[in-house]
Amino acid sequence: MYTNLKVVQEQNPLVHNITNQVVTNFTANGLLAVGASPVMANAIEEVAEMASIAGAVILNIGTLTTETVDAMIEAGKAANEKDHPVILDPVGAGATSFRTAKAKQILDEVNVTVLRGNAAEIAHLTGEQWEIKGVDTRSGEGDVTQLAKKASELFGCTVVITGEVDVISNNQGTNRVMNGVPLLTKVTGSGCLLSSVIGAFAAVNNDVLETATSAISFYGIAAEKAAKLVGDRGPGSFQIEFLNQLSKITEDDEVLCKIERITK
Ligand code: ATP
Ligand code: TZP
Ligand code: MG
Ligand code: MG
Repeated sequence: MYTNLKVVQEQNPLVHNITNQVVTNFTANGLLAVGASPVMANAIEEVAEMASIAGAVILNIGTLTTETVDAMIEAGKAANEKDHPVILDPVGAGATSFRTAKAKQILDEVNVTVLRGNAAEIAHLTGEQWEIKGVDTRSGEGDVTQLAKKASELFGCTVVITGEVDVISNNQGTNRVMNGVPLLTKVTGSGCLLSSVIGAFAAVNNDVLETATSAISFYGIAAEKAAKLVGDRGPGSFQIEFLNQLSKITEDDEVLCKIERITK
């Protein structure tokens, strides 16, 4: 588990993000904290060039426009040509038909390595109707593990569904991660940053099931440590302490990983 994080810190992969206006700064700081090297580049004129030198490309439709989605597709195709991992965060898919259509277009035209979203977003992309409000999901709608397996088969990629329990599924198997704290839901961009962190891990390790599981578990552990340190001071203090703790994970934290491996 920790070895995967160590390799990120040693190799300092360049992670190219085409992301939303809400989370850009938090994402860059979070990637720096885990030991990756972030770059945000959106212009259609440069995205292919940037994607071809980056270790991973993150496509996040949080504040999408037709133009940014065109740039995402261009970047995704350039990454595919170099066999670099592409992570898609379909923020708000299902909330509007535009978002759903654009997320599906990206899945059709780009060979996506990891699709990471909340349960409602992933459900809507598979044609199921789970309740969604803006970019937030409601919990307790159905069997998330089955949904992750189904989506992985449908889209032919690794699917990560996050929430109280995170599920990672691909044709190699399915893992569940029980780390994390509810305070994460009070920090906007905690899902978006996780998608980018998964990209950083995938940039340096081809075993996507294993490395995404490590990324998600350590992310949750950093949140648990931060929540303990800030006590009842609230989400502002938590957000800052979470960035601190993301940069302080060591080998000793491996015992805190709560991972369940489900045989297929
Ligand atoms: P949403 O918009 O539904 O909040 P999101 O894209 O922000 O979705 P989350 O599902 O909130 O993504 O996941 C972000 C991080 O928060 C993950 O590490 C996840 O494990 C953690 N998380 C979310 N909900 C909980 C919870 N109730 N308890 C513990 N950790 C949680
Ligand atoms: N609106 C558009 S994108 C965005 C909001 C609030 C950020 C969503 O971030 P996350 O990681 O899904 O909480
Ligand atoms: Mg959240
Ligand atoms: Mg999200």
